[in-house]
Amino acid sequence: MSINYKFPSDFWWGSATSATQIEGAAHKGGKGENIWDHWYKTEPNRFFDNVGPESTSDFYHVYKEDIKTMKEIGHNTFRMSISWSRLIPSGRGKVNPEAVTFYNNVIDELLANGIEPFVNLFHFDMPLELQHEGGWESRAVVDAYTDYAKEAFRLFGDRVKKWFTFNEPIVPVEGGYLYDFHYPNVVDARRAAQVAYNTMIAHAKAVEAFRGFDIANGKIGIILNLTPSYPRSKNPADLRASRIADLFFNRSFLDPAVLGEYPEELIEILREHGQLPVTEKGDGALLKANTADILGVNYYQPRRVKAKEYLPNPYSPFMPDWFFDNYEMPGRKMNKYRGWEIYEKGIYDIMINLKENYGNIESFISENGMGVEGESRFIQDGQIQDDYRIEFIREHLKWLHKAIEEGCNAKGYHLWSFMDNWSWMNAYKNRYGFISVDIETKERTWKKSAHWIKEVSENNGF
Ligand code: BGP
Repeated sequence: MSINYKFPSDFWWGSATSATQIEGAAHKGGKGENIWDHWYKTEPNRFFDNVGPESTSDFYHVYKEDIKTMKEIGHNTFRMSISWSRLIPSGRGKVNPEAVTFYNNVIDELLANGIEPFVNLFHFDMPLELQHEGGWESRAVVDAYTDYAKEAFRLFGDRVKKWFTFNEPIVPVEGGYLYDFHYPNVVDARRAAQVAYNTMIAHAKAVEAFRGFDIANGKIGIILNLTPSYPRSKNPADLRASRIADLFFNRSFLDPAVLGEYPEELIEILREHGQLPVTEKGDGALLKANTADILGVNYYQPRRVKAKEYLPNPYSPFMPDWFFDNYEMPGRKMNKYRGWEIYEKGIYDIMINLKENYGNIESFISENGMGVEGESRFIQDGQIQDDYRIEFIREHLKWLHKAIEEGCNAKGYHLWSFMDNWSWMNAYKNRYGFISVDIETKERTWKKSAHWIKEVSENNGF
């Protein structure tokens, strides 16, 4: 068989998950409540089919079998997250021994199967008690997070070498403080800016703490969902709109994480509109001294942007969308189930940007995948024939391959996701797995794509 797209010999092949989306046992094993448990209890009808975070593939109980399958499928890495409220039920203070045993077992099992754990500390799942203290708006919560990070490094740093402070920190900002799709459902751009800022301070403090642990060969970074911003035209107004969308949604995290400072233009816009967050003395130096070693890139869709057609009402509350309109480019390819554009070249553009403007930081694709509704329609011979998913992954991988050939520092590819998982408000509406899960019986069945992925990882290419 000839391999047209061969990847470097040390390339990471794996999948990505998060604790809340796969573990289950939401109220077991000594775990404390997080915002998802709480929000589901109080407003179950906000979740698709009223299904909450207790209904998962149950990784908490069946991790051994799942890890066996990962090995069979050719994974040499697995991105997981630690649930803060499982490890430290109140968010600060006492560590839960059952959680320590659980995560030790998972890490040991992965390593015994030749699978490198990439461990992320925060994937949208704020412990409830800390949310009640103000969540990321509070500097005391930043300190609690730093203590939690230290505890994790202390407990697992002897075996875990790849650490991430946050997954997609923009999402709790957009969901929780701008557009009402995460708890605490606030709509207030000033508070959103504070949350975004404090998250990056928490990131830098965790990086600083990590350096103190002297973990042999250890690297730490952050996972960002970079959505490249493409203007409708070369017209200066469209270009400006696109640049500002990029500032708000990408560079507000990418720049402080990798360059150690915020873009001047972003600061200016926030200052002009009275939206600057409260800072503390020493923050600038902290950010500058604690940039990321590695970067995870989640990529699903681009952002198409045009200049505003109507000027915003100056008496309405400030929002980032004062500066641009999203633009539905005619003829664009869509994943109609999720409502997201499919633009494979975006992955290449991101990598080239990292090479040219961010010191070619060591990076890897930490999420990429396709969520599809009603996949049972595609069952033939007892198997979901998800050729659309194979095509989606293959076309993205081709662009990633080209980026690597051109000298980009991309070291691996993590699919979202291993098996169908529970997703925030969408629950099981869109299925992302290359293994399907029957949520009642927990039975796992390989989709066609799982066989393809096995072949790709075993051949290190296709
Ligand atoms: C990313 C998240 C994941 C995952 C994925 C798919 O933003 O990091 O947690 O859920 O998107 O998105 P969704 O589940 O909303 O379709």
